[in-house]
Amino acid sequence: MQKNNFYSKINDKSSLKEVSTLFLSGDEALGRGAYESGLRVACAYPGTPSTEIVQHLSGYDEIDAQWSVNEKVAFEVALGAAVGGARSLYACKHVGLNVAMDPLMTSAYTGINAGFIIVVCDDPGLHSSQNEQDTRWVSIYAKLPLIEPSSPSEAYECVKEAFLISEKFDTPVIIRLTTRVAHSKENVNCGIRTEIPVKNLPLDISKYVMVPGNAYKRHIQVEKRIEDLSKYSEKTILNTVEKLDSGLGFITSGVSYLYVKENYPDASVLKLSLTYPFCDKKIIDFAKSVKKVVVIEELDPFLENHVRELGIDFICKDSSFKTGELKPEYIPLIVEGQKKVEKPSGARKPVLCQGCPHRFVFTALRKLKTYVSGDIGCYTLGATPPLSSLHTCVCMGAGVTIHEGLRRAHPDNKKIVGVIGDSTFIHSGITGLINAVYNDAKGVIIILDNSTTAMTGGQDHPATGRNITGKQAHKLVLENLVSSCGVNNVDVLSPYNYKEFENLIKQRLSEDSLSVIIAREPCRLVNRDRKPAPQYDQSKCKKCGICLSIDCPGISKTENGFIQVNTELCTGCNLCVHVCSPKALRIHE
Ligand SMILES: Cc1ncc(C[n+]2csc(CCOP(=O)(O)OP(=O)(O)O)c2C)c(N)n1
Repeated sequence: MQKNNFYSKINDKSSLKEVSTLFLSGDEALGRGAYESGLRVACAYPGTPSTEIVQHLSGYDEIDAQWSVNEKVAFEVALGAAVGGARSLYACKHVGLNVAMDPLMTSAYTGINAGFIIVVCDDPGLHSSQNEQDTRWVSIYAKLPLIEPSSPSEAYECVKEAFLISEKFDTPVIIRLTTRVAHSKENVNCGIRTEIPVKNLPLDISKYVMVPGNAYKRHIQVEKRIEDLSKYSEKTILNTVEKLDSGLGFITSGVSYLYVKENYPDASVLKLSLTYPFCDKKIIDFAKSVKKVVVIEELDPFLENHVRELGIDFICKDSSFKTGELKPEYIPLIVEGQKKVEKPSGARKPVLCQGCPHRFVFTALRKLKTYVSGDIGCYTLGATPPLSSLHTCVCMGAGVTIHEGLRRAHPDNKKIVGVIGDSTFIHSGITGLINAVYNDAKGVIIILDNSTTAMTGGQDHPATGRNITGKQAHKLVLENLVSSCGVNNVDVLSPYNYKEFENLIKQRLSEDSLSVIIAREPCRLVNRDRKPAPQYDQSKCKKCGICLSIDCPGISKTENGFIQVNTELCTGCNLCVHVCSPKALRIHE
C-alpha cells in the first residue's frame, strides 16, 4: 500500500537542523528541547494529546525513536536505555501512564544512570479520552519530581532543566503537559544539540535489582531524595515570584498561569513549574506578601490541598470547576467565588467517516441484535445514535476481556460480541484472548483491522509492517497470532462484502465455541480509492429512513422526506445500497 499524506511525517528533516526559530507545538517544542539535550532513545504508544512528541523525535537521525506496542513496553524500553547510560524519554497520554504504572513505581527506586524523562499529557475537558484524570497526583504517589510548563517555549526550556534534575538527583522526572500546552503553537528560539556520550553499563546490583532487601534500602534513598528535591524546589528558577500588586496574589501552574496573566496582568503571581515537591517556604512567603491569595489550577485541588495544609487562607475555586477544562473567562468567576456557568457546546457530533469499514460491522451487529463489548478507537463511535450498537467501553484491551466477563455472567447468551481494533488488539487485547482460550471462554470476537491506528492520526503498528519512520518492519500476521493462541475458528473477511460478512457473524454466533473474525478493510484515510456514488431512484423510495440509520455523512434527508447522496463526500462503499430494501439505491452502473 502506498503511503499518503495521512502518514506523512510532521517534520521535514532538512528544516530541523539549521533554523534557529521554529514554529512548534508544545509537543514538538518539548521534543526539540530533548533533542538538543542529547536525547538518544524515545519511546511511546500513540495517544492524544501526546502523539506528536515521539513522532517529532523520529525525524532526527541521532535519536532512536519507536512506536512501542503499548505504554508499559515503551516505558521499560526507555528506562532500560536510561539505565544503560543513554538519555531517554517516554511519552504518553494520561491513561497511558496507568498502563505503565508498574515499572514507573519501581523506577523511582532504581533511579537512573543517564537522564530519563517521563512526559505525560493530560486531557482536561476530555477532547479525546475516556476519562479526565489529573496525573499530578502520580508525582506524590510515586515520589517523583513534577514539572509543568505553561507554553511551548517553556516546554522546550523545561525539558533541558529536567534532564539536569534527573541526573543530579538520580531520578526519573515527570513533565506534565495538558492539551492546550501540547497542541498550541508558537515560535520557539531553538539552539543546537549537545552530544552527551553514553555511559558504561552500571554494575550495581543493589541499585538495579529490586528484590525486597535491596528495594527497602532504595526506599530510604527515595525519601531522602524527595527531601533534597524539596530544598531544590525552593531555589530553582522554575518556581518564580512575579511581585506586582500586593493586593491580589495568585498561586498557579501550567496553562492556568497564562489565564491568570490574561485576566489580571497587574496581580502578583507565584508561578510553579517544579510543582512537586512543593516549595513550602516560597509559598508561605508569597502568601504573606499579598492581601488576598487565590489558587488557580485545572481539575483536581492538587495545589489547593497543599496550600491549605500550610495553613494559608486563600480563595479556592467552587467545586463546579473541578470538572472540565479551565477557560480564561472562568478566572474572574473563581476570584469572585462564583460557580461555573457552562454554555452549550456548538461542537458537531462525532461520526465515523464516510466509507469507514467499521460502519459495515456495526450495521450488521445492530441488525443481528447483538450486545457489544467495545473498546477504544474510531469504532467506539459505534455507540453513538443512530448506530447505538456498542454497549460498553472502559479502556484499551477491555473489548476482549469484558466480553469474557459478560459471557461468564450470561453463559447462554450467544448474542454477546466483543470488538477491538487492530492496534488495540496488539496493545492489550492479545493477553485477554490468551486468557479466554486458557479459561475455555465462548463467544465471538471481531478484530476491526483497518491497517492503522486511525483514532490518533494513523500511526503504524506491528501489523502494518512499517515502523515509526515509515521503513519496512517485520509484519505481524494477526490471523497467525490468533490461531497460535489456540483459537480454532479464525475468519478473515472484508466487511465490504456486507451480506457475506453478516452471514459469517450469524453463523459464528450460533456456535458454542470461541471464534475470532478479522474484519479486514483499510481505513479510508489509508486507502483513498473511491468508487462512484450509488444511483438513487426516488420513485422506489419508501422514505423508510433505513439508509439514514447507518449514519453516513454522505446521505441526508431532503425537505420532502426523500434522501440525497452527496457525491463529493460519498466514497462509493455502497453500504446504503446493501441496506436499502426497496432498492431505491443501487450500485452505479
Ligand atoms: C492506554 C491508552 N493508550 C492510548 C490511548 C489512545 N488511543 C485510543 S484508541 C487507540 C488505538 C486506536 O487504533 P485501533 O485500535 O487500530 O482502532 P482505529 O482507531 O484504527 O479504528 C489509541 C492509541 C488510549 N485511549 N488509552
